[in-house]
Amino acid sequence: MDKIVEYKNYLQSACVLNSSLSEEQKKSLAEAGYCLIPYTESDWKSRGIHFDQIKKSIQELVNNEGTAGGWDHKKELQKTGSHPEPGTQRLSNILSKNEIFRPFFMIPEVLAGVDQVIQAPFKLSSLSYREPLEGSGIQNLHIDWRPRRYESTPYQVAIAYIYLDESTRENGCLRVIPGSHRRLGEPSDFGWETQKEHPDQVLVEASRGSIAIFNAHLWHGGTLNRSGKRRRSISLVYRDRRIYQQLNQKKNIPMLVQDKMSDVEKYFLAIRKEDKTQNEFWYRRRNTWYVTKAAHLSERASSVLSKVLPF
Ligand SMILES: O=C(O)CCC(=O)C(=O)O
Ligand SMILES: [Fe+2]
Repeated sequence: MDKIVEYKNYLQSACVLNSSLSEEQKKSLAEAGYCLIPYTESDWKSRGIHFDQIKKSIQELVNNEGTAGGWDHKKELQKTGSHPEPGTQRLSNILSKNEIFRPFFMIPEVLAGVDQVIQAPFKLSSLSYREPLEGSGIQNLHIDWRPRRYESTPYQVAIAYIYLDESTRENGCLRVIPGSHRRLGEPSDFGWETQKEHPDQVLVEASRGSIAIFNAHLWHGGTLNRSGKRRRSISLVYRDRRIYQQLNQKKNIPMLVQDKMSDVEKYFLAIRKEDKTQNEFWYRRRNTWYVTKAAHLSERASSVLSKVLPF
């Protein structure tokens, strides 16, 4: 079947509608680079997610993994005992660790937002956890994917954060620079690698349960948790199906769990039989100069190709 027809069918099976996002949310995602979806705990319950159970499971994982949590995609660093982000608690690969996280990556509003950003067949790349601890959490302004070098280069990554607690300027909410996703390059190219406040920054405060969706090229970062109130969040990263996953879901999710999944869940994880298994040899070398150089060249090629391909 044609890949685009197949993709549209899967979106439909996942209940993604043109009306999944409001006109205002679509406009914000396109122009500002992000939007908020005001989900409540009862919306989550109707999707089979109970925050109490989620928090309990997270606490168990934190107790098990401690500060080493968050390195599942870089096993070599996990062994060194180095911390993925000092001052925060992180966990990665949580979809493989407990089935209760399963409904998170199939939320129609999120899939609709990701479809709007990527405009091509996509898959989940990773499902993780982040919590800024009291007195920490501030990050440099950054983007979450390789910088775009050409105006015509498509956006290939979109992110959703789900807030398990209210997220405020006191406990380290997200900051963003509206509209910055349109710029080529990355904040450091503009002299903005720092944790300092940016004159155009907006603090994205969000109620418990709500979801923020953003274009990975949006300049953003975590802020300081000054109150010490907990600010737990789940992040979902989706990537164009043509690029690698941060976590090889086919390899990581236990077979017993994969067997229970519906075809549509398997599609959005790229774990169906027909989804090619990620090449670990090249994945391990993804940050070498020759692979990044090749990616840069293919970016140039794909920016040309994207005009003639149907996606
Ligand atoms: O927790 C947040 O609000 C942002 C975290 C973030 O952007 C990251 O870790 O890449
Ligand atoms: Fe980020």
